Amino acid sequence: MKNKIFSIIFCFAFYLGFGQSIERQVIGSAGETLTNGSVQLDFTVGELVVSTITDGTTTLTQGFHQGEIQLLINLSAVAYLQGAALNPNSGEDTLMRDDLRVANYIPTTSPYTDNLVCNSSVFTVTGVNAIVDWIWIELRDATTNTTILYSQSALLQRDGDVVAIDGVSPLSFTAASDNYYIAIKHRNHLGIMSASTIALSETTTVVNFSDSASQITYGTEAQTTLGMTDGVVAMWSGDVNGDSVLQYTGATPDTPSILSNALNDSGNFLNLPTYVVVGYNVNDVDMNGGAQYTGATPDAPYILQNTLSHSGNFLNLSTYSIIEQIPQ
Ligand SMILES: [Ca+2]
Ligand SMILES: [Ca+2]
Ligand SMILES: [Ca+2]
Repeated sequence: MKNKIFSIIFCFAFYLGFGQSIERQVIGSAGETLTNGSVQLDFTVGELVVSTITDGTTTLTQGFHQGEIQLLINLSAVAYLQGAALNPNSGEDTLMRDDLRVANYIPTTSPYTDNLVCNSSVFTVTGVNAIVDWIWIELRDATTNTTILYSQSALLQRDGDVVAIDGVSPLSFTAASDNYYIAIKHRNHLGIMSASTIALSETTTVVNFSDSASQITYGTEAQTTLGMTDGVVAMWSGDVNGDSVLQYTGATPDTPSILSNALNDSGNFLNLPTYVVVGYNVNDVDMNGGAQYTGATPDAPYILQNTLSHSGNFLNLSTYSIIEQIPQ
């Protein structure tokens, strides 16, 4: 294609050369030939792109590139965190609580590895679209679902919408349209992944993980209805030590973290197990803004209730472990 176009321009310039003093020139910057299986494409840099072609795994823009081509795919996921959905506000059974936002505890910098920063004004929104917390989204390879291709921090609204750091928009990934497994993680909940791959493209795709009548998660009992309003299934709360397992007592329990957090707090002069550590804290299982081991509003019992509620715990063992249903 490049040679052909160069030939046309050359002929045109040759023709003009007889009657005009004006000359046309092509200033070539760079060009290349790309091959992927049966698809081959020649291109130069610096002029219009005329179309986009794909063989399913590789997308090439045909014609002349203008700098870097960005491919975007958009995702509108819906998920519930059990912790924030326990003991809902009166008259708001279908919404998660936003106690952390109300108390101004949610940091503007994401707690996850990309450390995305949002504007503090995002946390002034109230109502169904108020922000509950930061959350983490992964797009995984359709062939090897343990391979994380893309990931980013996002924000979770009270009605379950997972949105970008502006607090409103669907999530965008700089990635090609393709099929992906979608995984969602949270700092003190067990993560989840879609059971099948989902086609994502520039057109926003809605993926609802919270419909108990139409569960789409990978594995067995990946989420819970315990304490949830009718129709909602939510991510298990209580993995406060972040090992992808929920356990009350036993070999790798979560509850000692809640106790030691209280005992080691600089404000707990009397070393009381009932001391409440306020703020943004992984030991705050019910996300009410306080982490308490035992006392009036303790967090540890939620972990016991969860393990006792799991259908695999036939013997009602307090040592039962709920394992995160994301392939490792
Ligand atoms: Ca919403
Ligand atoms: Ca754990
Ligand atoms: Ca709490």
